[in-house]
Amino acid sequence: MAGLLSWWSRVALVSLCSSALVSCFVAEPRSAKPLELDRECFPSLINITIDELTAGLESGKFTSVDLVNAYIERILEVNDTLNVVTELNPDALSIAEALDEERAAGAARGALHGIPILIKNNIATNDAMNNTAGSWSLVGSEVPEDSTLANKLREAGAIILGKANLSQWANYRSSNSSNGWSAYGGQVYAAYHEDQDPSGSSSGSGVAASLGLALAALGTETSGSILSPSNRNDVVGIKPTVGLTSRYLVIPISEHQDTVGPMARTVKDAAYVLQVLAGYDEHDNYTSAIPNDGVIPDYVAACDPDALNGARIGVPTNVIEYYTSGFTAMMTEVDAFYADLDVFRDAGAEIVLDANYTAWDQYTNSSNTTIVLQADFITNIAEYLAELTVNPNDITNLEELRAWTQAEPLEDYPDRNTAVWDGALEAGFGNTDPRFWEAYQANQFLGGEGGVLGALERNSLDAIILPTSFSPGNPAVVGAPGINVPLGFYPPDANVTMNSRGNLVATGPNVPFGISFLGRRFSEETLIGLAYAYEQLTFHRDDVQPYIEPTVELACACGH
Ligand SMILES: *[C@@H]1O[C@H](CO)[C@@H](O)[C@H](O)[C@H]1NC(C)=O
Ligand SMILES: *[C@@H]1O[C@H](CO)[C@@H](O)[C@H](O)[C@H]1NC(C)=O
Ligand SMILES: *[C@@H]1O[C@H](CO)[C@@H](O)[C@H](O)[C@H]1NC(C)=O
Ligand SMILES: *[C@@H]1O[C@H](CO)[C@@H](O)[C@H](O)[C@H]1NC(C)=O
Ligand SMILES: *[C@@H]1O[C@H](CO)[C@@H](O)[C@H](O)[C@H]1NC(C)=O
Ligand SMILES: *[C@@H]1O[C@H](CO)[C@@H](O)[C@H](O)[C@H]1NC(C)=O
Ligand SMILES: *[C@@H]1O[C@H](CO)[C@@H](O)[C@H](O)[C@H]1NC(C)=O
Ligand SMILES: *[C@@H]1O[C@H](CO)[C@@H](O)[C@H](O)[C@H]1NC(C)=O
Ligand SMILES: *[C@@H]1O[C@H](CO)[C@@H](O)[C@H](O)[C@H]1NC(C)=O
Ligand SMILES: CC(=O)N[C@H]1CO[C@H](CO)[C@@H](O)[C@@H]1O
Repeated sequence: MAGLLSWWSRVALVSLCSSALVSCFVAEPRSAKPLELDRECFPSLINITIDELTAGLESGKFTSVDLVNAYIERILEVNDTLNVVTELNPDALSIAEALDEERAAGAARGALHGIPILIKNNIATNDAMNNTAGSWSLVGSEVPEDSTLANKLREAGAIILGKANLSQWANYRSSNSSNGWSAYGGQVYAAYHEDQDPSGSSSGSGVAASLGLALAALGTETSGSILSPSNRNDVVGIKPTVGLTSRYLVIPISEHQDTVGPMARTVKDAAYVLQVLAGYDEHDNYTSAIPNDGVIPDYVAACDPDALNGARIGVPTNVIEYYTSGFTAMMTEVDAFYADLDVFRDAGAEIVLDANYTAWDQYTNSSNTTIVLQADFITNIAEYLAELTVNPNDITNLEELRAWTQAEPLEDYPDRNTAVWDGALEAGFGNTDPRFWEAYQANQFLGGEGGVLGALERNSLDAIILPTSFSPGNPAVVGAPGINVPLGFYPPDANVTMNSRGNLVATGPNVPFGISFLGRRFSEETLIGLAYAYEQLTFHRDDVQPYIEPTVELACACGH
């Protein structure tokens, strides 16, 4: 770990701990409100919610400075083992101080005021932190301003605590790397089994949200990169519709599929964060597709415990059959999924079985999904590089990036190859080429009428549900949203399966998995309601505990 940073935060924490434990870190109340929560027991940071943190901040039980210090200590406690956070924001404490003063002056900005959040290391900030997608090629690069989403977080009063490690280039480089590995950040591990595959590519974001290394984290998804790590890290992840959240100054794969969303421990907390992220941005014209004149629904109010009552929810049986016929490895997840259908029915929902994706076979055979990403990446990575104000290695396009990466020993080539880029360069065209548009149109059918959108329409459904291990790919090609909610975990006698590189435990005892709620484009309000109601009835996140947990807590936590 970075020696200077860890020394600095330890000194800060020691000085805070000298105040009396009984009243948390602060001796005096910071707000005019009475300390009515004083005798209540605060949950651990691994379980705490935004509402609880805000109550504690408002009542003066602790400050945002206390929170930043506690979270940094927690990050450093587990980072050597799990390698979750690439770098801490050296300005986090001074930002927290300023936000504490604003709150004390009665000027709290909203639900995220003073709440620490980590962001994936492909979302740029115009501050001391690097934005690298995990590649040494971009260390020291600078952007003209904050990404729109980093700016929105700051405006809402959130504290950007640091950058979460990720699968390098959001898993768009190599065919034989591992989830959660980046040259710049090392290998992320998940917390539910030793050497657990964290999934990806928002790997560090998933582990951080699960262990309470921040209240929540931002991830990005092109095809599965929020839903899949949420699946394996026992957290809620919202993959928004492409166009709901700006991608300006986010290192891209594909303008047609990339999206940025929250990963948190509860649906409501993810909804709070999405509320701040969503909205029109003149720098990303996909956001002009937001319906209702760009007015964003109240996602927090959508958290209705009765939302399942009267809902029609479909199960694409043929998708599940595709992944399980002849294989037994995934049956634990499928059995848990089918067992919970009664939770939906008991809550008043109608389950429509066989809401099949009619072009599924064609979809699974199609190379059009690959072509779209290849062409988009060629175009979009060059666009991102052109936006840099400092470009330390003068890399301007994919060809140069590949040459640099193959020549740089830190990038671990050829042991981690560049096969994905090789394929794109071999195809050799960007996203204004007619061959791109042909492939793109094919995708609109494969994920549309022949896929998830068609299944929703034909069966008049509010949502489709699937085990998350099978859910992300088809909605990805049409930019449709999804939410992962924890569903269960592998039992103690489960066999260990390894990832394809053979260095990480993919499934095995105690490894979590989730259920996905999929819907029409811009149907987040509906999906949040359904996911929240299911979560309130099941609380499956609590069924499984990590094998490794940070121990630093706010002093007013239970038992402290
Ligand atoms: C986390 O651990 C990795 C690997 O040991 C290290 O490179 C990185 O600097 C650490 N991050 C922090 C914030 O200490
Ligand atoms: C950004 O990267 C440079 C080069 O490795 C490093 O000196 C600097 O500390 C990094 N910034 C942070 C905030 O870690
Ligand atoms: C909006 O997107 C289209 C399609 O990529 C692009 O051609 C156009 O230049 C964009 N407009 C702006 C203002 O960015
Ligand atoms: C849906 O798929 C399942 C599994 O492949 C199949 O048994 C069923 O007949 C299909 N139903 C419809 C309506 O297509
Ligand atoms: C998909 O590929 C499989 C195996 O190559 C083949 O048997 C099947 O007919 C193909 N399906 C379609 C719809 O092209
Ligand atoms: C890709 O889309 C084109 C155009 O619709 C179609 O002709 C072709 O069969 C598709 N390729 C695959 C492999 O699905
Ligand atoms: C990854 O693939 C490259 C060839 O593309 C090969 O040289 C390398 O040995 C492979 N690494 C592993 C761990 O299999
Ligand atoms: C583990 O694998 C063995 C051998 O393949 C199999 O017989 C056994 O049923 C598996 N156990 C579980 C719990 O799936
Ligand atoms: C977090 O909550 C779960 C479920 O209630 C509980 O089992 C666990 O002990 C809690 N963790 C801590 C550190 O309090
Ligand atoms: C920025 C940083 O500290 N990067 C380090 C991340 O971890 C790997 C190894 O796990 C180191 O090689 C990097 O220097």
